[in-house]
Amino acid sequence: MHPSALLGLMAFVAAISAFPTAPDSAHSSPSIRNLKANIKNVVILVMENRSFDNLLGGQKHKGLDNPINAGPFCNPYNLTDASQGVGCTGARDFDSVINDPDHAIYGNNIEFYGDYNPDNTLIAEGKLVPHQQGFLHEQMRLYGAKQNKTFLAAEVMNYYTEDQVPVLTTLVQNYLTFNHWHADIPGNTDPNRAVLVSGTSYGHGLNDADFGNHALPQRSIFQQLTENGHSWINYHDPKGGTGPDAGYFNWTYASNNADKIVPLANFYTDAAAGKLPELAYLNPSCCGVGTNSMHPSGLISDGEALIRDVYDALRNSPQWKESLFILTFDESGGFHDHVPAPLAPRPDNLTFTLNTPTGQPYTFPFDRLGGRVPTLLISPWVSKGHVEQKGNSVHGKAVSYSSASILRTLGYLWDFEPFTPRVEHAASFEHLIRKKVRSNTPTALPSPVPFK
Ligand SMILES: *[C@@H]1O[C@H](CO)[C@@H](O)[C@H](O)[C@H]1NC(C)=O
Ligand SMILES: *[C@@H]1O[C@H](CO)[C@@H](O)[C@H](O)[C@H]1NC(C)=O
Ligand SMILES: *[C@@H]1O[C@H](CO)[C@@H](O)[C@H](O)[C@H]1NC(C)=O
Ligand SMILES: *[C@@H]1O[C@H](CO)[C@@H](O)[C@H](O)[C@H]1NC(C)=O
Ligand SMILES: *[C@H]1O[C@H](CO)[C@@H](O)[C@H](O)[C@H]1NC(C)=O
Repeated sequence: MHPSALLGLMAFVAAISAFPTAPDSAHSSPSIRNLKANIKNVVILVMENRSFDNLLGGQKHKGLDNPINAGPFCNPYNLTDASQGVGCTGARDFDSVINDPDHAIYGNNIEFYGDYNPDNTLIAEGKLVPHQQGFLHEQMRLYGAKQNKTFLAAEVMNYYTEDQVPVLTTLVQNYLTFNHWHADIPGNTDPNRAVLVSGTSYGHGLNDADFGNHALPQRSIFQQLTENGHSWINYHDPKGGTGPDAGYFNWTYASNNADKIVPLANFYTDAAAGKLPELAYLNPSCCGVGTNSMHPSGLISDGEALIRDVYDALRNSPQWKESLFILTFDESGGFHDHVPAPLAPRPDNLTFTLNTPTGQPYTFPFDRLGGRVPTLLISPWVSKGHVEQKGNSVHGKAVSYSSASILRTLGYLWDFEPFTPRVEHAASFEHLIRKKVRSNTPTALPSPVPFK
């Protein structure tokens, strides 16, 4: 054997033995058994309206597909008039964005496809694919008359630097970040939150009155866990503005389970006492200054303070060693992201129709995902600094993760079937739980920095 071949073989053997416990594949019995053996408590915090390229765009960590590692990315100021030039992604965003970008379904349409009324048939056939070129155009349409265009470009295209979001930076470096995680609907908050906890928005495409009126009839994770004998609490910031997501569902009230919706302050005392339920679901407050969800015009630094407080409480809880904290966002908020949203199975046969700025109605068939959003797994059971790329459906197809991945995975943890085809075909992530618990997790996170 040639000496270089021998060296190559030795390197190969060394590489194999560096990973003595190669992760089992998604949806497999060993990975499901390992999840069930090690994770007893799940904490889910769903923040508001930020794209991956916006919030994590300045993270230099290897494997993240974002503006600082792969950009810059540019959008024209006007999709039909090239003479107006382009605005490109750049470092430094604002603690508070004052002109909330369009994130209605038609807003996402023009941002992704350059058209308020894209052809659904061509999209479904894969003949019309998103180009992610319309974010700046739509921001100009909404606010161009009253705002300097350079400022508008910075609001919608720019990203936060590592120094501006020290809490997130520390989490990315110490835990697991998904590179391809999308909102389930290219639209507003409440429909996306409903998919996350029930697998469908039940045909809703806007934040309409049904959510607040407990009118959603479908099965939710809250009902399912109650029926399976598992505990849950929906901790809710009393300042309001999101959810409480358990409150969307008729079942929660009809079955007298609304007493499981409690103030967010209880999360901290329950964590300290080791009394967290199996599922702790947290609703932040939204959406103005003084709220903590990161939704414009709430401060990014106030959102970081909430994430740090939740982390510190869990990290110092007696339950930490059996906990999995899922930090995610409901939707991308109309902020630029350069990764197109893929098609996805329809959850049901419902559609949603709304009027667009052209005067033409647009009917959305719920057949594709929304924008890419930041999602992290935080637990002593995940690999330090791991960046997860795409996942696998139960049929072995490589697919992007989405909020439906949460129900897919929790179904393995707590023994329930997927509620909808969207969930059934979602990538699960139980295989990302390691076999050995880590002891090198940070005991506290840095303080957020208010800026500008
Ligand atoms: C884009 O440019 C065209 C042609 O100059 C103009 O008619 C249109 O109003 C512009 N659109 C926006 C959103 O500014
Ligand atoms: C527009 O805003 C940019 C950045 O905020 C600033 O540098 C520039 O001077 C402003 N231009 C005008 C015409 O106000
Ligand atoms: C919830 O369901 C109950 C019975 O199942 C029904 O009487 C009630 O009207 C429903 N409430 C809403 C808000 O839909
Ligand atoms: C949608 O409708 C078709 C045709 O009526 C039916 O076969 C199918 O089961 C429905 N799908 C769902 C998810 O309800
Ligand atoms: C982001 O969240 C807000 C608050 O829920 C919601 O109103 C908006 O539709 C979402 N984006 C928005 C604001 O649609």
